[in-house]
Amino acid sequence: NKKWAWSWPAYLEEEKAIASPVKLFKEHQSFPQSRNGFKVGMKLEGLDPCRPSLFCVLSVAEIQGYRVRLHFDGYLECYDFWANADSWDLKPAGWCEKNGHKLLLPKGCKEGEFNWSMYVKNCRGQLAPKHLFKSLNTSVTPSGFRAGMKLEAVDRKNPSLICVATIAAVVDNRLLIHFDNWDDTYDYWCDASSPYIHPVGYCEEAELTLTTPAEYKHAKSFSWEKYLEETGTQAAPARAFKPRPPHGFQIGMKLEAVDKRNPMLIRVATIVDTEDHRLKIHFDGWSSEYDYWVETDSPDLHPVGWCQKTGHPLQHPNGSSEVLTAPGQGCPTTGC
Ligand code: MLY
Repeated sequence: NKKWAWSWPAYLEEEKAIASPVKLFKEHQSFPQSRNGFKVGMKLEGLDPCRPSLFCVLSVAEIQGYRVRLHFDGYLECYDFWANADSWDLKPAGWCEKNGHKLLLPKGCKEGEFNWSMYVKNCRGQLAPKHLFKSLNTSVTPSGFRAGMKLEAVDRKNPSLICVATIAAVVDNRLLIHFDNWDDTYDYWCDASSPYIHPVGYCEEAELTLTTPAEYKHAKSFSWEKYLEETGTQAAPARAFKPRPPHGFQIGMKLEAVDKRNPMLIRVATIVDTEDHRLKIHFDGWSSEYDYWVETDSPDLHPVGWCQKTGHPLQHPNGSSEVLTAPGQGCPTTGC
């Protein structure tokens, strides 16, 4: 019986299913060109996934294939998070200072007293070398977006709301979206192809409700013209918005997806529903109560074979007894 080691080809055949074509994935989801060069203990700067307007001092706590577990220096381990080694959200030490962004210091460090070289020396750490940061070398075409420009943006935490918003920062081809008169907990980074940002006047044209800035005096009679004048700002030019076409994923296609509840795990998964820019992911062999919706360009989705190629364990479907290898036994690569 050759089926004792789980393998994608055998599983797809048994399930009569197809793998999501690699061409449907974005570059950052697909097979990496290089190895993960990060080492445990290396220090760097990176975005807090729960508060993306903030760059923080991080340490590499664990390596798993092409992924790294990052720890906020001075904070509890429960805030640790996983990222791909080529994530744009990771930057080398000194990046914030160079680019004029605020850096959240390790807990206990005083503002004005922090200095990277002293810091790594004192904690006998090591800086992650610059060449490990793939996103630093991406070529960038000017987009027409500038910091301070206004637009209409979906509040990703309250996705039914399209709101008056500002581009708080432009870095490479990424835009930091901030909601006027709100705190930065709703901020997010996106690029010009995001389906969640629109030029000024979009809601009026589409006959949708525009959510005005918090505590705005003339909310009932909001006019962009007046608001731009009051705030001395400009609208982001309509030509800068490059909304991406709908994805080509289809129901039934298989892929590898991060388990949201235990993000160190990547599981065999199936697309069970689709929207214009989101997919509903089901973990094979598990109850559909674990299904979840995710953006099509999420860094947590990968083509079939990604784990094997990058040296990351893959969680096989629960209950696929015929083709299941018990954890820790057998070698999925060679079948020996
Ligand atoms: N129910 C939420 C809605 C907040 C919306 C914030 N957006 C517009 C940035 C609240 O009142 O907190």
